[in-house]
Amino acid sequence: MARRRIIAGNWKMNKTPSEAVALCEELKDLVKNDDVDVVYCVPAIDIVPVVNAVKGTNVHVGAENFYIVDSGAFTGEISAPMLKDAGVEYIIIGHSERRDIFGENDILINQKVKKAFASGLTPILCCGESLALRKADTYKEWIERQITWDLDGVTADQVKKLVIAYEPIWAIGTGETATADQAEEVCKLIRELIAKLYDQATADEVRIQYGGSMNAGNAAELLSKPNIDGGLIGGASLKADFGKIVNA
Ligand code: 3PY
Repeated sequence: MARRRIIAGNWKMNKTPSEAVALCEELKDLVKNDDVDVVYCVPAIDIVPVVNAVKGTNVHVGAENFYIVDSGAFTGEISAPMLKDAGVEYIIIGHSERRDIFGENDILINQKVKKAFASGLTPILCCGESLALRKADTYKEWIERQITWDLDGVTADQVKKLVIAYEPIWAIGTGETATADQAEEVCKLIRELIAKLYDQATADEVRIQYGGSMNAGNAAELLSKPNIDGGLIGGASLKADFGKIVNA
C-alpha cells in the first residue's frame, strides 16, 4: 500500500501571531501540492490566526504541546479539546526538546499519545538518540525502547494513523543531518519494530518521517528512501525553502 507523504513544519518557539499570518501568506502558493499532507505545527498563541490564515488551502494545522487532562487547575497548560475546537489536527509528542529541556519522560509521552488519539488528534511521535548513544552504537536499542514504551496500550488501528518522526538529537539545530542511509536504516528499523509489536499490515501503513536539519538541499535524497515517508522540518519550515521541501 502506497503511503501518503507528510511534510510538517515544526515552528518551535518562533513567530508572533502577525508574523505567523505573514508566513502563511508567503508560503501559500509554494506549498500547493495535492499529493502530500502539509502541516504547520505552530506555537499555541499562533494556532487560531494560522487556522484562519490557511482556511481553504491544502495546509493542516498542528500543535507543539498539550496536557493530558481536559480542563482544570493546570496553570499554563492547554488541553486536547481546546486544540481540537480551535481546528488543530496534528500534535507533536515526545520531541527531544520537550524530553530534554522540560523533562518529559516516556510515561507521560505514552499518556499523551493515548489522549491525543482519544481526542481525535493525530500524534507525530518523535524519537531519536543523542550523539553519545550514536557513538556508543546503542542507538538502535534506545529507539526500540522509546517506541515500545511510547506505544504501550496503543491499538493497531491507532498506529495505522500515527506519524512517527525519527529525529537524531545530534542533527537538531546543529546543521548536521543524518545521511540518507543513516536515516533510512533507523526508519526501516522502526517499521520492522511496528511489525513485531503489531503486524505487517500496521507496519505498512504507519508513516515515518525523518527530522533533524532537513532542508531544501537534502530533502529529495532523504525522501527517495523507501521507509522515509516525509519530514518534520525545523528552521527550514520558517522560510520559502519549506515549499521546495514539500515539492521535493
Ligand atoms: C529540527 O529539524 O531542528 C527539528 O527539531 C524538527 O522537529
